[in-house]
Amino acid sequence: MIVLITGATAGFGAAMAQQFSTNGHRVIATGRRKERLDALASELGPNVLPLVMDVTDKQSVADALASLTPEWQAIDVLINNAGLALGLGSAQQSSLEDWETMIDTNCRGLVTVTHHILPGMVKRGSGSIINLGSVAGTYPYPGGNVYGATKAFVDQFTLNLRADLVGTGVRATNLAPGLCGGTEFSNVRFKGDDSAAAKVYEGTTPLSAQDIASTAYWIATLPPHVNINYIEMMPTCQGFGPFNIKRTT
Ligand code: NDP
Ligand code: 8X3
Repeated sequence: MIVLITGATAGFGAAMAQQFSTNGHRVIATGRRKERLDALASELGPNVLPLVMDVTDKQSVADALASLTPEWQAIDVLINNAGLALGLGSAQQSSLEDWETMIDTNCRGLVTVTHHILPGMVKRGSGSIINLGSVAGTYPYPGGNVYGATKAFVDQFTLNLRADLVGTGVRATNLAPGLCGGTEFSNVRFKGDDSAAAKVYEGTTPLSAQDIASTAYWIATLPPHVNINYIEMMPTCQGFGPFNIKRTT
């Protein structure tokens, strides 16, 4: 299979690149940080093609995909993984720029890449699209505001893809993890504040990037008649809280 992964320079995407390439599949590893992609390709070998692409920049996506040589063009699996959360403040304290960046990356970027790759899959009568959602797209939490909303978009977009793709042979999945450590996610969310990022995982055994990569690999290698619509994963140590009720006394 040829697998295109967005956001392969870190976290889930890098683990997925390893998972697919070491199992004999060819991986187009994309992201903005060229040096990371080059390092990944030299570590994992010729099954990995580094391709610089900023999903928020339509021209960058178009140019990168147009640069693929014919032997890399028939993408079987698209993993829309690039994404980020910025901040954990309440909505009324948030920066509009952060909100826009999350929407541009997690929603606009995801649909841009999908729009390029989907027609080829439909033409070939096969393919899998795995979108990285989140538990934040289903359950609200304080400070989740726009991040959670972008992941709810991913959920509904994936279901609507399913509605359109019935009979085409193309599959679509929303892979929605909860607390997952060992990636750059919280460092990005807290804008380089390593101690705030570390606190998120203190005293927990969170999911790992490898857990997510193994799940994505399982989804992509199921028999072609099986579509996983939605899969939600949490570490065993994560659960649900009570409703927050503001009392006057
Ligand atoms: P990381 O921060 O470790 O990795 C994010 C990746 O996204 C990086 O490779 C980064 O690459 C890429 N990226 C960000 N912006 C862009 C952009 N504009 N264009 C191209 N690539 C971009 O995060 P995770 O691996 O933890 O998360 C991956 C996905 O999983 C995200 O969508 C996240 O929302 C989701 N998720 C994460 C969870 C967690 O707890 N970690 C839980 C649930 C979902 P570069 O900067 O080089 O461009
Ligand atoms: C990442 C998981 O709980 O930080 O999507 O929103 S959470």
